[in-house]
Amino acid sequence: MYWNKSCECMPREKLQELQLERLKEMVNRIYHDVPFYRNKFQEAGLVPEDVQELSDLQKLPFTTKVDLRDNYPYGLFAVPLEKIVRIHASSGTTGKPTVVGYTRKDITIWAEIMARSLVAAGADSHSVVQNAYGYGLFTGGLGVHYGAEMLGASIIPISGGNTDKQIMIMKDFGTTVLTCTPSYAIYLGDALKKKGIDPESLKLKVGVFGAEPWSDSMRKEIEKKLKIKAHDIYGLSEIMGPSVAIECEAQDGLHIWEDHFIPEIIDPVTLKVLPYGEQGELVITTITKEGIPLLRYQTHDITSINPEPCGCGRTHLRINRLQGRTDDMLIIRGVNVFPTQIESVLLELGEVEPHYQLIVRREGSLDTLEIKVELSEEMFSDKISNLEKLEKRIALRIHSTIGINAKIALVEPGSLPRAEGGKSQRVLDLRKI
Ligand code: DLL
Repeated sequence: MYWNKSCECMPREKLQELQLERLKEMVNRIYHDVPFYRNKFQEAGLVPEDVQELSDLQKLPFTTKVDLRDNYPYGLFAVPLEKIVRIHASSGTTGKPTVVGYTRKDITIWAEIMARSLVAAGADSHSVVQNAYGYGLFTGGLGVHYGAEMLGASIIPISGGNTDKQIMIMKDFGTTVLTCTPSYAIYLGDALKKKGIDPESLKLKVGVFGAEPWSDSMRKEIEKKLKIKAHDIYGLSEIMGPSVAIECEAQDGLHIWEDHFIPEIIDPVTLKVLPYGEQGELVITTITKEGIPLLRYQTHDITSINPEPCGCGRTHLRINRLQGRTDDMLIIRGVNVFPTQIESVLLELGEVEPHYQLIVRREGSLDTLEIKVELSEEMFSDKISNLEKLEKRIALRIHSTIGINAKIALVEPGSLPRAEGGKSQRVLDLRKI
């Protein structure tokens, strides 16, 4: 079994010694190799030698998604491109994505912590893993893939969608572990039922679900529909991808792999570090990453840290189930969407007003996105056929920018609700999860 006990069950004191050693080394590296960080340190009057204890981390500057955007695409890389063997990307706040690069060592570490995560969720080398996370720039597909291979499991790289085929494969190939977003897991459960397939007749035992927020009641529903144990997995491209943190058999919080990441919880307004147990924004420092090491990266994800020892024997801290975000990022069908991305598309088109409203619904188990857009006065009196063409054009552009099919509804100028100060109410999230 792929359980790195010496790492995962390391006494906390030793783990902290290891973290400090790695943190010092990382700070040295970014100071010397990334001008962005050197400038930040100099502005704050800091040098790498100021880090003598783990608590010194609190003195160091944060990194944000805006910093990644300002240094697009490779400005925060700490190694020359020659050393980068893989590039992934996720949504940025504008039309440009957030780009991350991995060295060979980064890819090996990622695979290792992914393998550990799968084991923590109950997989082993006998498992048949059906990986329905999307393969591509998104980290879900390839991230899980290499971890399952390292574990020695049999990975089925089916990627997302194509539900009939998913079900056929699940049945015929004897899938034991399903990896996908929780909303797709529900969808698959419903599809099985429609086809009259009893989940008990399948070999499926475990699900590893993440990439979007989900609740405990959704877990219960998935477990009932698929007759499996459903584990929560957390991650983000900027830090690594899936496997930053995983729920073990206790299903009570997600162990964050502290030999590679240092978590902190901050008050999102004052940016002060909060004590264990208090809810706030999760901040992560990568201490082994070479390609794009990040210092105190503000994830915008809301959670708290549980320092209690866990029954499974792992000593790594647990973060509690993610409670939402501090910014306006939406996750629609597992895809990260910022309202500002949609705004950029509308502004580029120029035929509509920059007044819009995003309405997100969950129909059955799938998310839908409707975009109401105000027409300009001139366009409003145009022929219906022209307006239909415009709707199609917008839908196409939105699809090519964020990869989601949105229903476009053109509305009268001035008809969308304005809040005080004339600011439109941009997002209506009607999903109940
Ligand atoms: O979603 C990586 C991933 C893939 C995680 C597969 C788990 C499984 P991004 O596309 O960069 O990376 O999106 C990261 O998704 O900041 C959270 O807001 C959200 N998120 C990820 N996992 C969870 C989870 C991948 N388990 C963003 N619960 C993060 C709630 C999650 N939100």
